[in-house]
Amino acid sequence: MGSALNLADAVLAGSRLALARVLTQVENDTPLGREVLDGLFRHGGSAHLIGVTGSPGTGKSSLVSRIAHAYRNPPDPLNKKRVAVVAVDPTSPFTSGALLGDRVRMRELAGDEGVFIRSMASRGALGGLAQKTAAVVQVFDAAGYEIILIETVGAGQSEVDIARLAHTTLVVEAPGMGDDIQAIKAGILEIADILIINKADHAGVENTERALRLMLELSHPDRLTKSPAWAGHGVDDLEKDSWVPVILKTIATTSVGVEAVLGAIAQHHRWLEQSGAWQARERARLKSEFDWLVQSTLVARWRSALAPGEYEGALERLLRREVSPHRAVISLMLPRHSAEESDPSTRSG
Ligand SMILES: Nc1nc2c(ncn2[C@@H]2O[C@H](COP(=O)(O)OP(=O)(O)O)[C@@H](O)[C@H]2O)c(=O)[nH]1
Ligand SMILES: [Mg+2]
Repeated sequence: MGSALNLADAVLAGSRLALARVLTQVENDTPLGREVLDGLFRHGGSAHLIGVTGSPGTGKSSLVSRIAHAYRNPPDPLNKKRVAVVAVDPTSPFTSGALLGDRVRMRELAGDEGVFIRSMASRGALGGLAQKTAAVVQVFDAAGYEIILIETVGAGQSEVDIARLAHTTLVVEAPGMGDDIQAIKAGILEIADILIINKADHAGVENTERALRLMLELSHPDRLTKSPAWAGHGVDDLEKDSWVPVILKTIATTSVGVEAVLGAIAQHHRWLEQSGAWQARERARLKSEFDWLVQSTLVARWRSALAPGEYEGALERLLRREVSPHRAVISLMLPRHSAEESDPSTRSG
C-alpha cells in the first residue's frame, strides 16, 4: 500500500493503519500526503466539525473525551457516530506532558474502533498550523468520521483561525479562572456557538455565568440571550437567521451535563442547515484555504525565481530609504517580466 492511490483506497476502506500513515504524511506536508489528499478530497464534506477551545486547564480534553464517549454510546444505537479527535496544542512542544495527559484523559475511548485520536503540536512554529489542521480534518472527513472534535488552546489568533474551521464552536470556561475571563481577551467569545462552564462542581459558577451572560449581551447586542430560542420548543420555533449562543454547565469528570451539550450541538447542526449557514461556512472555509494556497504558491514560485541576494538587496535599498516599499516590489517584479516577454523561447503561444 505504498502508492497514493492504494493509500487513499485503504483509508476509504477503513484501514486504521493506512489512516495513521496518511495523517503523518499530510501533517508533514509531503508530496505523497498531498497526492493522497487530492484523491480523498471528493469523498469529504459531510462530517460535522466541532471546535472546542478555551484556556488551559478548563477541562477541554476531559470534556472532549466525554462527548466522544456519548456519541459512541447513544440511547438509540442507530445514532452511534464515528468520532475523530484532533487535539492541537500550539503552546507546547511535541514531547511535553500535555499530550500524554490528554491520552490519560481520553483513556475511556481506548480500544474503540470507531474513535480515532490524533494529537498535533507545532514545535514552536505557528505558521501553517491551521492549514495542517484543516488537511488532517479533511482526511478524517473522507475516511467517514461523522463527528470531528478539534481541541485547541484558546490563547491567540492561531486558535481563532483553527476554530474558524469548525461548523460549531464550543468555548469552555471554568469558575475561578478570574473574573476577567481569559478567553474574552483573545476574542474567542465572538466565535462561540455554545458556551460551556465546566467544573460546575467548583465554587463561583454563578459569578462566571453572570459574567459570561453579560459579555454575550455586550458582544451580541442583536442576539437576545435571555433563554435559548429552542429551549423546550420544536425545530420549527427556531429563528431562521440568528443563533442564540447557549450557556451550559458541565462536570466533565462525572459526565454531568454532557447529554445537554450533545443536544445543543444537534440543535446547532439543524440551525446551520435550515438557515443556510452550513453552506456559508463551508464556502468561507474552502475559500480561505484556496486563497491561502494561491498566495503561498505564488509567493513561493516568485521567490524561487529570484536571483540569489536579489530580495535582500531590495530590502537593503528599502532600509536606506532609496526606494519606497511599493517601488521595491516593482523593481523585483518588472525587469523579470519584461525579460521574459522579449525572450521568444519562454513564450507559450
Ligand atoms: N473538579 C473537576 N475537575 C475537572 C473537571 N473537568 C476536568 N477536570 C480536571 O481538570 C484538569 C484539567 O483537565 P483537562 O481536560 O486536561 O483540561 P484542558 O487543559 O482544558 O484540556 C484535570 O485534572 C481534570 O481531571 C470538572 O468538571 N470538575
Ligand atoms: Mg487538553
